[in-house]
Amino acid sequence: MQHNHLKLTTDSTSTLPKGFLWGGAVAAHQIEGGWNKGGKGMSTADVMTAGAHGVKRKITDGIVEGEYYPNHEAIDFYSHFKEDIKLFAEMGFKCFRTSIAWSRIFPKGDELVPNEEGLKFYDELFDECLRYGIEPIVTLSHFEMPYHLVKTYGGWKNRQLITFFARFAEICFQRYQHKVTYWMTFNEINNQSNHQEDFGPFTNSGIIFAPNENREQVMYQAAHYELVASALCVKIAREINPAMQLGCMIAMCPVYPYSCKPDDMIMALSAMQKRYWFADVHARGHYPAYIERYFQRKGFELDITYEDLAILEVGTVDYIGFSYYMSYTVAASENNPHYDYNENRDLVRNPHVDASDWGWQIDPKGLRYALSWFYERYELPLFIVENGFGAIDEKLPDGSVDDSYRIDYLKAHIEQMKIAVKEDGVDLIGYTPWGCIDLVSYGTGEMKKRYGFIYVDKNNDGSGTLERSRKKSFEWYKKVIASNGEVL
Ligand code: BGP
Repeated sequence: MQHNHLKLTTDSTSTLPKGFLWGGAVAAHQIEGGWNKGGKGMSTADVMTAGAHGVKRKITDGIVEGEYYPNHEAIDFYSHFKEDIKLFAEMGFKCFRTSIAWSRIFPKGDELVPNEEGLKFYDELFDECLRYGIEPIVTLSHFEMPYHLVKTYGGWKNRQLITFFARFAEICFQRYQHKVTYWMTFNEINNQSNHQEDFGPFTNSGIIFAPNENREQVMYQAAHYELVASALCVKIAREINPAMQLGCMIAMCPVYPYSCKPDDMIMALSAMQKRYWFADVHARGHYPAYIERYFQRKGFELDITYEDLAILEVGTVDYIGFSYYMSYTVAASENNPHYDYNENRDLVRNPHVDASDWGWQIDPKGLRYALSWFYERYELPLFIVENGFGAIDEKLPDGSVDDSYRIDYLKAHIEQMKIAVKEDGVDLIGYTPWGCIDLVSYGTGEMKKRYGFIYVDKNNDGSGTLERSRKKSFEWYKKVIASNGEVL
């Protein structure tokens, strides 16, 4: 199952290259369930309650009686994966992106010996994919880690996490090197840049802020350790098997200036820097000057050693994986001489685009912009590993779901993706829409924010039969894949 992206050629009958990786994406904790099965330890995702529309999820100290934890069962992919992969195969998937739950492999995170039952689960899962010619695409850290690492070490605040994570990654590379070619280290690593919130830093880095802590400094420190760990993973993977391709995973929301006022333009530039310096380090192997100057100006004291810098230099990624859901717009704030971007303060509504029920701005052209921006900047292959439309789907009495709005959303984005390939010459290796099967929403913990081509009978309160059924988008996506994106 080797896939050499550098040799992809354009098929004269389609805009997208032959061998283009069509598929779907999920994350372990949002689908698997089986939270305490097969020797799995407690993960940070297991201590997150459900929120609701506009209500944030809560992080509890361990499992608290009387609270509902939607990730404990999720959609029970742990027991249903054969049935689900069969449905993916029916749609013609060429690949399937999921993550490995760290706490299945190392239940506490700091052990020396991995949990064989956990390793076997992913062996079976990947083998099942490969039986249908579906290539597994794996994220090592997708918004969860063993909870023990948070309680005992403070999560990624602690340098020791680099050693634990590298051990986990090495075991995975050794074990699955012949089954998995494309890997990603940290899902949406830049999502934690919004340090004013508790949720992003907790899910990305296992950080619980202490009172009066300099949150921003703590976030940058954790991000640094993660970037070093990521670069170390690249190095380790290359030593084990150079055929493996290691990518980063960036949450891409291109930031537009609200107006052509120069101050708005500079604010948009500042926002792009604060959100995407992570990608610069991953792809170029060093900190960009603008972020070094920012650290100095803020007086941050960060633990960054010469050894770290040397690892960053050698561990640059092979490709850029990114999610794209929406674009952002910023307006310059008054009394902000440095145009320091603050997500809670400076984002404004773009009057030229619509938004989903959750306020996510729908902007297909922003995807073309994102693709071009990344490609010009890094000249690396790109992989759209998340894109999709979260909506409340209605199941009709005959069992069908007419999710034409989802088809419209995806269609418009695929059109722009094709323009980016055809007219801007970007090297794009694949497209995996998010939540190809309904799953637990990361942001709200709800089931009713659905993304799937496959409907799962499960409700916000945990009730439901878990039965799977095909939505209208299922048949549509099947045709898209069969025509390599020509029939939309
Ligand atoms: C991304 C995450 C996913 C995911 C998706 C949709 O940020 O990588 O894990 O869930 O967004 O977000 P939500 O579930 O909040 O709609």
